[in-house]
Amino acid sequence: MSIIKSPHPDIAIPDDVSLVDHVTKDFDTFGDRVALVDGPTGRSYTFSQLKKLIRVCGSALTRLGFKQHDVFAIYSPNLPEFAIIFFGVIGIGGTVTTVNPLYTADELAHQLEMSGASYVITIGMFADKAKQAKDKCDKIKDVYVFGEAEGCTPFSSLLRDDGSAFPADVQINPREDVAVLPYSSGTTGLPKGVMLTHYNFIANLEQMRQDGSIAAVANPSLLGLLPFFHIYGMSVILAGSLLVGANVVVLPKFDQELFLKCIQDYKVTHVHLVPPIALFLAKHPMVDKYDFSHVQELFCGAAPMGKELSDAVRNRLNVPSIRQGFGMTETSPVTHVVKMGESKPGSVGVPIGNTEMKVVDVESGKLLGEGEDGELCVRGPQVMKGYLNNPEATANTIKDGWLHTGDIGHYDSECNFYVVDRLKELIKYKGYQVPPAELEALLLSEPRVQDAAVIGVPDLEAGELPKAYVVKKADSDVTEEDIKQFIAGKVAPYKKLRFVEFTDQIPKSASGKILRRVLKQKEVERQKK
Ligand code: 4UV
Repeated sequence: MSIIKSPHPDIAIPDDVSLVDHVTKDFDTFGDRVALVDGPTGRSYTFSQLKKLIRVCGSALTRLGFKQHDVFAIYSPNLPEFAIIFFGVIGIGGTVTTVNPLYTADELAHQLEMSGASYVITIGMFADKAKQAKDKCDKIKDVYVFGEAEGCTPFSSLLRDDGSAFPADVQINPREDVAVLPYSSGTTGLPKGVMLTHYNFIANLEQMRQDGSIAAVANPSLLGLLPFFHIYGMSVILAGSLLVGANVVVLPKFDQELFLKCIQDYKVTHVHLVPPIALFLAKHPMVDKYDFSHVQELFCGAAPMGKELSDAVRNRLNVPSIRQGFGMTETSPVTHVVKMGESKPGSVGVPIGNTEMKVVDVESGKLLGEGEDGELCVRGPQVMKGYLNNPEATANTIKDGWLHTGDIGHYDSECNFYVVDRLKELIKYKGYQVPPAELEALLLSEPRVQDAAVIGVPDLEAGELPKAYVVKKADSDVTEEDIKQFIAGKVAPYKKLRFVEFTDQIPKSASGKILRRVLKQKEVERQKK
């Protein structure tokens, strides 16, 4: 029974450099190599061009009056230009908050308001939602758009600058200043702004670099399919690849044929996945038509990939390495990765460098030993500074420096960790966060609903699907379909309720907390029948 240290040796993590200076340090050496290429169109930027454009963009933002600590929201699918605005803002000491582009105008407005953003950038297709959100937020000064859209300022206007206003005197304090502010519901409640400092982000990039897989091949090329707004795509793919001089083939969405064609034609070496895409690779007949011989590694995270799925992908594609990792928005994100060269199907691996883990009893908090299931807690330089304006949620999540993940599992004799369950209420649909508290609050706003609880029910393809238990008001004629439609009109499509069941009462504890375990157990028993 003990605290488990990473089997990797500790590394020095710089705390005197800003994120952008760190990531772009070797861009001059990478020079004319392609940094980012748009998969569908082939539009590309070299490392030299990217470095210059980050500076130009930072300078243009400064001329607008955008200052250190101001917040800029990116509400966009993956595009090569995402990198320019992302590093342009952070480079001048600003904070980027990333928003799921599928969010409705209300969901976007809520995040803009909570994060205190003063600008937002989007694409033409989502411009109307962004403008509606701006109208609800006093602080938003302008809506930028990649390309053009009525009522929005083109992003290209930020690139018509000579770079001379880039602030030379901005003093970034890497351990204090927040570089990115993604949103996560954490172990409970509504989405909260996760404050990741320059140091947190750099630490995780260096911890990943130590792990070695990307830099270990001659001309690494990554697939930029996983969304850059989510910490996995943002850190591992967008920042991690550029740091080591890898090329990123950017895809704005999952289109089966384009996905396979881009891996083949751009000779992608490292493909980052979530389990539903791993399932596609394991099962879909189309996959056989494409060449995967140059792929060195398939890397899966954000939701569990069991042994069967991992074995099925391995047997079909014959890729040298298939590994799984574990991460959270709150840990910048990576805490565990299967060691390079090892095959541990079903495991999320060992703690990465400079990271400790412990497993504690959920009730007593007692330290547990090898093979015993309990809550996973992690400690390391990648653990967030805290939740924005929410000291209570921060104190409930980080205790004595240990971040409580809300995930249940155990470790084996070689310190490989296995996730077996989730203690926290979060639902994961294809790796995306669906916070039940958000859906419950909306359900309670429907006048015919008396009470409600939302849980995730297991699904082979999506991992989990949101299901609501609803208590109708007396004499109400509301139907399951009414409830589903009511919610569908208010949330991003991936948060839609897939099932609704009417019930007489929501099980609650003496203090009024929903007993989700009871509802989950009911589902498990039903599936057994
Ligand atoms: O906050 P979040 O949405 O964050 C993530 C991040 C996942 C990453 C990122 C980079 C990696 O290299 C990597 O391997 C994984 O998903 O959700 C955090 C919660 O997602 C579940 C778990 O419940 C976390 O608390 N989760 C994440 N990875 C796994 C997982 C996994 N491999 N197996 C099971 N659950």
